[in-house]
Amino acid sequence: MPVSIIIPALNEAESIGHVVRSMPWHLIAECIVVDNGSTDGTAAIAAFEGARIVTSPRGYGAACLAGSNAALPASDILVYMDGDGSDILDDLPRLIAPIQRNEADFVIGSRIRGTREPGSMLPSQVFAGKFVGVLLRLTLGVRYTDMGPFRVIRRSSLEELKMSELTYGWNLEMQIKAAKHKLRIVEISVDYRNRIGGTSKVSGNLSASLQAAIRIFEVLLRVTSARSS
Ligand SMILES: Nc1nc2c(ncn2[C@@H]2O[C@H](COP(=O)(O)OP(=O)(O)OP(=O)(O)O)[C@@H](O)[C@H]2O)c(=O)[nH]1
Ligand SMILES: [Mg+2]
Repeated sequence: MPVSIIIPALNEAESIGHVVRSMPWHLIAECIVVDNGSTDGTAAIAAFEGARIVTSPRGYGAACLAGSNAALPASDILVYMDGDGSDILDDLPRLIAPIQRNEADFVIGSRIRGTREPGSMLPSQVFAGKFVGVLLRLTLGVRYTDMGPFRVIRRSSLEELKMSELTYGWNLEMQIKAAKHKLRIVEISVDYRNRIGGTSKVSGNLSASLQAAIRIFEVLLRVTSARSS
């Protein structure tokens, strides 16, 4: 089953080269880096290392959506991960395997269950992942412990979800809709480390963190309560 890796990346020149170079090319059909206005040469570095560059409007979800739409027609499996080197590519085979074995449609990597390098997640992020997990267990009966970026979904399942969130709420929208659409969901532990360079767009920036939190809360209310998703 061909696999496309999709990496939203905004000004990740210090890390994207390492991330793309580390791809297990024998396991994947392509690595797409989605850029939306980087001013530091992110796209050129990623292309040099062998990534396919896609451009999109600004926004984490917008980038994920553009990458999904641009994936090779033959790809049945879509993988999302960040471009800052925080996700550990050694975890990729374990994340893909349940879909390849046709035991799952959506596999999410939980950093809460894995080993985190000190400082790689704020206590508030850990709390938010667990708290949202409890809420979704009570409302939808699904078990999540994190809203982490490293995740894999069957392409046909993603198309069913009709994703629309263009911001940092994208991850949670996928999780809620996956539950509502009764996808077979598996959560697997993944390890997580500090970004290997560059500057944080979310967790290390107070105003961006607040905006992301508000957006995530809005998605939680809207998508959970929507009659049809
Ligand atoms: N294409 C695109 N990528 C984005 C955008 N905002 C963030 N990203 C990427 O999304 C990923 C997550 O952003 P990060 O800055 O790492 O957020 P974070 O993990 O909360 O923060 P750190 O803990 O500092 O890593 C990174 O690969 C960013 O480059 C955006 O508007 N467009
Ligand atoms: Mg990061």
